[in-house]
This record gives sequence, C-alpha cells and structure tokens, in this order.
Amino acid sequence: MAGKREEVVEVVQKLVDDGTDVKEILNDSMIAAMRTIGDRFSRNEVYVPQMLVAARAMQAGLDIIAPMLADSGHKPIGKVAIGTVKGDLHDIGKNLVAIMVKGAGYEVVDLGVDCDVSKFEAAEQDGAQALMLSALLTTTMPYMKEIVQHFKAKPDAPKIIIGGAPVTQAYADEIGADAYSPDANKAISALEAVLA
Ligand code: B1M
Repeated sequence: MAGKREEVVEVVQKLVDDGTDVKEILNDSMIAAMRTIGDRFSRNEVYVPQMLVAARAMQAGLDIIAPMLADSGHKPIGKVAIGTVKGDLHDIGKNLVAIMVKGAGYEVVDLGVDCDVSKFEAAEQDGAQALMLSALLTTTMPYMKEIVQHFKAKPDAPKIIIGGAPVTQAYADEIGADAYSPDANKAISALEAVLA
C-alpha cells in the first residue's frame, strides 16, 4: 500500500521461494491491498500519486507470479483479445484477467489501455473469437455499449465479455454483451460458455 516496489519484489519472491500458494499471495495480500487503497482514496485519505505508486508496486509483484498463474502448458484452444476501453488507464485487473485466461490455454492478444473500437476491430480481423473489455470508471463504462453496438451490427460478430469493478450482470444485459465476469477466474468460465 505504501508503494514500496523493491520491498514488494523481495517479499513476493521470498514467499514464492518458500512455496506459498501464488493465489494466496494474490488474493489475500495484493488485491486486498489495492482494495484498501481505493477505499482510502474514496475517503480522501490518499490521492492519485499514492494510488499510482501502489499500482506500480502491485504490478511488480504480479510480474513475479504471472508465470506461475499462467503455467498451462497446453496448445492454445482459442484466440481472444483483451483491452481497457477508451478513456480508461486502469490495467492491473485487465492484466490479471489476461494472465489467467492465458493460463487456461487461450492465446491472448493484450490491446493495452485506452482502446477505441478500431483496436478491437483490428483484433477481430486478426482472428480473435472473443473480445474482453475492461472498465474501472463509471464514466468509461458507456463506451462498452458503443463497442457492443458496433460489433452486433456485423454478421459473425465476435463474442463480447465485459468486466471491471463498476460493471454488473445487469449492465451486460442492458447493453447486449454476451457475458459478464466479476473477476479473473470467472472470466475463464464466461469465455468457455460463450465459445462453446
Ligand atoms: Co483509479 N479509480 N482513478 N487509479 N483506482 C478507482 C477505479 C476508484 C474506484 C477509486 C475510488 O474512488 N475508490 C475510482 C473510480 C470511481 C468510479 O468511477 N466509480 C477511480 C478514479 C476516480 C480514478 C481517477 C479518475 C482519479 C483522478 O484522476 N481523479 C483516475 C482516472 C484515470 C483514467 O483511467 N483515465 C484514476 C487513476 C488511477 C491510477 C492511474 C492512479 C491507478 C491505476 C494504475 C494502473 O492500473 N496501472 C488507479 C488505481 C490503482 C485505482 C484503484 C485503487 C485500484 C484498481 C486496481 O488495480 N484494483 C481503484 C480502487 C478499487 O478498485 N478499489 C481505483 C485491483 C485489480 C486486481 O482489481 O481492476 O477491479 P480490478 O480487476 C478485477 C475485476 O474488476 C475484474 O477482474 C479483476 C481481477 O479479479 N476485471 C475483469 C477487471 N477487468 C476485467 C475484464 C474482464 C473480466 C473481469 O473481461 C471480460
């Protein structure tokens, strides 16, 4: 939470070396810490720079455990693209979903942040069977609707799955997305369901 990147790297590496379950490190420490930082930001106890350094520290820890989370060892069973939508720069959740989906055996094209419809369009042209959209802001969620409308107007549209902290199943139903996922694990089952 204090954004001490080097300390995070050291501690996470030690826990990994000691054999601690990486999902435990992720869920009980890293994600929990980011939630606390977000709550403090809501109460005006910390500001954007503190959120940023905390996020960088988390990403450094995530980089260490990523290979273990993604270690599926299988040939890709499908191709998907993932990106954070236009206007939105949050990428930790998106990165985590990408790692887990890769770990489940899919080829994942990471489009990055601030993605407009043309980036998703290019990914679809490049063979992505499903598009996974992430939004962390209530102000960027509406752009998901634009993306869904764009693709639904086309024949053979790719499947669209949406997620991110403010996103809900009700919102997915409202905008006509094929599926919603509240977290990285459920993103895999959502993907399997829409591509079945
Ligand atoms: Co931002 N921020 N932020 N921020 N930030 C939130 C989201 C916020 C809730 C904080 C708060 O007020 N409590 C708030 C949004 C309020 C709202 O709209 N309702 C907020 C705000 C307001 C802002 C700014 C506007 C602040 C400002 O400038 N005044 C600004 C916007 C910048 C922009 O995007 N244009 C901003 C900036 C930033 C930083 C750059 C400083 C930094 C991001 C750095 C980065 O990502 N590289 C940051 C951070 C770190 C956060 C919080 C603290 C943490 C987000 C995070 O990484 N969580 C966040 C508070 C919070 O979420 N509690 C907050 C950990 C991550 C693992 O969880 O991303 O939810 P999450 O992902 C989950 C699920 O949501 C889901 O699976 C993931 C894993 O389980 N999921 C998907 C996510 N994407 C998915 C896609 C899928 C499926 C599931 O595909 C289908």
